[in-house]
Amino acid sequence: MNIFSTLLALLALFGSFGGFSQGGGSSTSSSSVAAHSGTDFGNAPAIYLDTIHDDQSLVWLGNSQTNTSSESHPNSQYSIGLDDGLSFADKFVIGETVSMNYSLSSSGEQTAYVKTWLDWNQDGDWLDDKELIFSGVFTFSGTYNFTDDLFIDPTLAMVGDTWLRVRITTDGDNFGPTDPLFYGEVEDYKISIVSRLDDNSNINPEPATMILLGSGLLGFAGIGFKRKRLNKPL
Ligand SMILES: [Ca+2]
Ligand SMILES: [Ca+2]
Ligand SMILES: [Ca+2]
Repeated sequence: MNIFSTLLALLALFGSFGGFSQGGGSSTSSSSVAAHSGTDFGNAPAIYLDTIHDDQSLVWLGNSQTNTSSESHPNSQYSIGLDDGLSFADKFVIGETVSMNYSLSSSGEQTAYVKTWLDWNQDGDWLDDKELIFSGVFTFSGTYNFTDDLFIDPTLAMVGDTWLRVRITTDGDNFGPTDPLFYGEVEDYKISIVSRLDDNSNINPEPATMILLGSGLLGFAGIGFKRKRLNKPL
């Protein structure tokens, strides 16, 4: 190895820093994002109580911060559709699993704490048992994407609309859904929970198809039986 190739190897080694210390599912990362700043609020209905992040310049959710002028109204729902840190299926089907796709962003290398709450019992808070649905700490630079699988537990979930709150911060791990924080971003999402019977995306075979399929199997079994009889020694 000559001095030039040694130098290239060292550059590659020092250029590949980053990683995470907790989280599930698949993940990707990159380091080409711009810094953001500004104050951020939640936008769930007022019963959930608002929260605040003073400064989004270190870490934020998704590609963009959502402290647009429309979201500078605490407890408003004006910014629904602008939040971009979390993506998932349109409906949460009770008894099934939903892939929660997270997108985190940072300016420079940061250690970020992420927590997500879902109001399973639809009573207007995120304080009940198992309503903290995700908690993780990640050290990364640029963007970091991962997927967390969420089981829609029939013992917790109720049919109807409810709300989810996700927060990211560098302030440390000691925070709840409404505690004011300095750094980071909060995003609130309206969630629709349905039963399997109401879920049109699960296309089950029609009864007529089942009958045809059944008779096809019987026919196949009959052919096999005949062949067996033909091969029987006399
Ligand atoms: Ca965002
Ligand atoms: Ca609750
Ligand atoms: Ca927000």
